[in-house]
Amino acid sequence: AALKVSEGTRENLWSLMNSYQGRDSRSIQRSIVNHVEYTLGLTRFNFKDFNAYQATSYSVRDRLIEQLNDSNEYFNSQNSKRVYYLSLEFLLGRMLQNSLVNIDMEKKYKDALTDIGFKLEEIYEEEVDPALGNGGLGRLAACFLDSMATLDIPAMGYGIRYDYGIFKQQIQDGYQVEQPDYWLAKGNPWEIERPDVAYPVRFGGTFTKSGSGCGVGRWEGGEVVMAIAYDTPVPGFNTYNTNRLRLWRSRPGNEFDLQKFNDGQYDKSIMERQRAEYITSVLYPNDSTWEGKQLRLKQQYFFCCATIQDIIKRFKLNNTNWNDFPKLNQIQLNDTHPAIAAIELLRVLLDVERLPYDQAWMIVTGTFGYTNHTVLPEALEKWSVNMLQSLLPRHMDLIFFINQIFLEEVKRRFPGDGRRLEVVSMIEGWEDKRVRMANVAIVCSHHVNGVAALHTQILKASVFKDFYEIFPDKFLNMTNGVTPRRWLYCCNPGLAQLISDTINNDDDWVTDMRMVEEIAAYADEQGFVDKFKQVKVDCKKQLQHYIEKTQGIHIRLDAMYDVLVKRIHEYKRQLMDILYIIHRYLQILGMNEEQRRNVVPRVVFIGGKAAPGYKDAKGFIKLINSVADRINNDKSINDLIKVVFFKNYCVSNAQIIIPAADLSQHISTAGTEASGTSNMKFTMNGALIIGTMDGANVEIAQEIGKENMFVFGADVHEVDRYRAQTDEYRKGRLDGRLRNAFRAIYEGKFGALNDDIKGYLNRIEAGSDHYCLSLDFASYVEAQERADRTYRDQALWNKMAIIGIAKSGKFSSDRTIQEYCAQIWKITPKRIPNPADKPQ
Ligand code: B1H
Repeated sequence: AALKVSEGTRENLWSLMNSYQGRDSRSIQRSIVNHVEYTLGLTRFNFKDFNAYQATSYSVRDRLIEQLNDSNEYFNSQNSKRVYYLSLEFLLGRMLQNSLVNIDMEKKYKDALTDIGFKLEEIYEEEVDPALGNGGLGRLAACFLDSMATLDIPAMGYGIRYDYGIFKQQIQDGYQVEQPDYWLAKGNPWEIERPDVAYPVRFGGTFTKSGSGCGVGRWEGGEVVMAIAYDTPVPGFNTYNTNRLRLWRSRPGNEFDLQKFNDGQYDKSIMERQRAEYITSVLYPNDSTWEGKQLRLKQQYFFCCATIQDIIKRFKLNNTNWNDFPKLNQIQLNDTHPAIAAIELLRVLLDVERLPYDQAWMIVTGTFGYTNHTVLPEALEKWSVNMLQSLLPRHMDLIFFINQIFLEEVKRRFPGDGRRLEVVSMIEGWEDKRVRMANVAIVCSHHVNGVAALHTQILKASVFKDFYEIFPDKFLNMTNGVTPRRWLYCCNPGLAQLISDTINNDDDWVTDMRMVEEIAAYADEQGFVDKFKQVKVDCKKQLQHYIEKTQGIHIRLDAMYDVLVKRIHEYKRQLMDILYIIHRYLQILGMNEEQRRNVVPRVVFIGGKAAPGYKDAKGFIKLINSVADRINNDKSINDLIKVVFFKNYCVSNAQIIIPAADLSQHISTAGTEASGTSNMKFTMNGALIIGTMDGANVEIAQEIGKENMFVFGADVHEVDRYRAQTDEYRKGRLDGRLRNAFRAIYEGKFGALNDDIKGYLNRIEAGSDHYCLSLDFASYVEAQERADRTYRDQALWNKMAIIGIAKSGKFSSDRTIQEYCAQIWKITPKRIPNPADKPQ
């Protein structure tokens, strides 16, 4: 039984901790040095920067653990409603600075460390960048954690503790080479291992059913592995509240195959047990494409099964009435990757808790919300029925059952509409049957949301049209956002300071980004503009230094920094950018001295990882590097263009490149990028966008004014019409400048390229242009020229950038989370009292 302490003892324990966790310099130093000696086992008289990083992190973690425990105890004592964010990816980025900033102790730690001979900024650089995610979807989950903690929402994140994060990208001879990211090699001071929080997870085996309808299932045999919890505290900004991110690691189960042991195959059976650990070994490195690997399905079920057990256990601490479950628990599915959690909850309610089907179904649909992140058909998860059946027999059985009930309902409401039944069914195909996880997620959830207005429109009008007509009230929009803590306050302290000084309001804007609008009034004021220019130059110097250090390339400061960083994908059109660079280069080659004096010098940064199996994307990387090679070594153009392939783009170096950008590119084919989130980060940091009317660009234009962006390209309808034309039609209209760029490549101007990329370009020339490069090229060139013209007028450029910052308030993830709270989760903030405020 748990030990309950008396009130008197309790008070005593409070003050005990308070004296230990003092906020004065001496206490901070004592805590750090304590960890050097007692946690790391080193001597305080001699330790390196890395050890200082470790000890400082443990010291900060101590404070976070206390806040986490107090928050959790408070929510338990209040039987608070909770939100659970389920995601296969959390792309957190480094923790130390963010934690210090959020608990408002950055300055104090900085001074305390300086005093004992360490520089906090250098210590930050010692931290590995935990990269348990691919791109926008994983980073969004991390921004949401920060906002939920900051907004005092009792929330938890659940995911997987991968041993290997997204690969590290190296470039050899212009080609991407993947290096494993064993991020735990030197330990992880931010996590707390919880061997006491462990749950069994079953795979395979057999299932028998008794009773009619869905019946009551008995699932036995197969393989049982254990899920062990690892907790990372997530502090909010300017609040005592601290939430928990719980990541599961797989370990061998406690059931042994005694037969094998007794057969004398001791070593063999031990080795077989080790296989359990593979489940959480590696993050799948695909962004926006789906791969039907069995291990991936195991990852999904593994973490959902442990999570549902954990949530139910917490619910049972204070509750016995199952009908209260949806009122007290909201589970958000970050895409369909964790959708099997809904079926798992249904299974537990039916087979373990023995609830009647109708009640169990009500609970499931009252609990789940589903966020869709893409309309690309290749990204929609469709697990093979055979695979599901052999791995999760009862779940497959339940999916067939709920599908049948759902389809009967649809038949009643839309008589004679066989086409609709076919489309909305959770199962597709005849011989090769597959489960459409999006359909499962939609039917099991009370709300389905897109991640930007245009994306949600597309969901309603085409991708999920038939569902929208069945459940019009289920669908809504939740435009993405990014946390201003990491993406402005931490990564751009100069700009943060300028904002605080200007609106005369300390740091209140950090939790209320709409306040920043006030700086728009200063967009014409010379004093302010000069300070803004200085901030930008300082950021550019930092990037310059980073590029020199990591890539050995010297770049000039007095150039436009033109940045395109995101995962490499055909739909994101890095190819169109590099073809434009070729065009620009050819143009400059044909100019005389006089004309060249008018050219705006540019440093072009293109960065991003390609999925290891994505041939075309890898071909684009090679092409970019080949073009960079040629242009950078052409002395005749006198540094008017410099092309940098920005290696190993990740959260930590995004924090360097985003604040330094002048121009940022968001140039996906209209209708393909669900939202994009770096577009928001660049805008907050005073970069101007060149972009299409796609994803959240549309709303950014609405907020800051189209005249403050360089908008170009076909809209969604024009894209549809262009795609409906014949190859012949498109071939006849190939853009002339595009053709010249192709020629230059074919002629070997950029070295010998492999046949794959040439084949790709040949197909575009032949009219196969799904991503509309030829359709958009002319207006892209025109928008680039507009950007140059504007850049020559620095007063205008800076004014546009400042207005962008001022009107970027909507894109704080605080606003996004407030919308989820009000419209989907129906939850209100619960502010826990800060013990420091208590009279001592
Ligand atoms: C996004 C993904 C994604 N959409 C499959 N879909 C994955 C799909 O491992 N997989 O199988 C991984 C990721 N990621 C992105 O989500 C969108 O492309 C962005 O436009 C959007 O901003 C972001 C966050 O909503």
